Amino acid sequence: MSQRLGVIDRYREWLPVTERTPPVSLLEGSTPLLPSRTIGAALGLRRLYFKYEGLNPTGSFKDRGMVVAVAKAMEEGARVLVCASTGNTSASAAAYAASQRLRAIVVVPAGEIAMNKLSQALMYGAKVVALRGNFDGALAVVRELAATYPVALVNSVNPHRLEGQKTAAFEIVDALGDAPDYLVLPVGNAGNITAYWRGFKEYHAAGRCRVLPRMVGAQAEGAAPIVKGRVFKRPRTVASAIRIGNPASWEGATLARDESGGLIDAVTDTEILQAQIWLAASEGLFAEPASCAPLALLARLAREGRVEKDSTSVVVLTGSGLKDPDAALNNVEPPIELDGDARALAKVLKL
Ligand code: AN7
Repeated sequence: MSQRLGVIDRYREWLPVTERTPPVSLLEGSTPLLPSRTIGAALGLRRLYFKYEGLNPTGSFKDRGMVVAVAKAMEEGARVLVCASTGNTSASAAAYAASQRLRAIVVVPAGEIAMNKLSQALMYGAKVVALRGNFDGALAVVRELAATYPVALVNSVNPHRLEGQKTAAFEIVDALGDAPDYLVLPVGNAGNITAYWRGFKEYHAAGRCRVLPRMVGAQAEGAAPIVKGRVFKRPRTVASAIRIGNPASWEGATLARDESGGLIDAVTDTEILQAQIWLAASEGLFAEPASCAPLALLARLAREGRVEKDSTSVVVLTGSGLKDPDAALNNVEPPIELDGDARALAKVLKL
């Protein structure tokens, strides 16, 4: 059996690491690329894959960038990490800090993040500050903090984060033998779409793939700054991970969209939740609401005949459904409560 590697060891020559970079790893990355069994056929798409990033160590794609950011921060002598987060970045920062015995300070918008993400940050031992206001305000505060005090900022404005995250594009090419025609993913702070595009371009320049994918980004209608071309002062959506009104990597996202001939569009919360339950119940893949925005968008594009039948599409499922079960549970039947024996059970089940 081949040895499992973390992101830094697997893609060392593509990353800004040296002999002095500490060997940080929670064995992140190397996530499954699953062929669709149902949804692709229903949409008339011959080749649809899901990149299931929920299987990273803390349950989201953030671990890919965090491992590099933490290793580089340590190399530079940092002992304290800080980030603002809609939840997943804070879970990831807290976990890597714990694994390296660093301090982590995470600033989250009060009352706006999913409970399970908060529980991760707390369990991993981070100092958690719930700041009144939204994510954009929290990010502004930690940027200012890091400019003045000796703390390493590990949000995606830290370039090492995007370096680590681009490895997901490498994995997709390594698995498929080429890049897909469409790479579909959620857009919040817009670091990930920027990182994927960089990864595909680097592999392309090195002759590792012939195709360069069209980058298709999904925002939520109530938090769609890039789609509408304006800051959203009060971003609103059920998908709390992408409840962001002023993305830090705005330009990276529009560049990825325009250079690749792709698009960034918005989907409604209803479309997101429908896509979430469709994905879970028909493919066996439970992804958090933000991760289902791209599936909702792809479904719409396919129904409008805007995706060629014979093309290859990859939908990135950025975070596990276990991160935010509350958002999903309104859309399924509650369990049947029963007092009784096998006969009573058979009766309610109409067996
Ligand atoms: C599951 O954790 O911004 O466009 O602070 O958690 O790179 O921001 C999370 C973002 C998509 C959007 N899917 O990615 C944070 C945070 C999930 C996410 C995104 C996030 P970017």
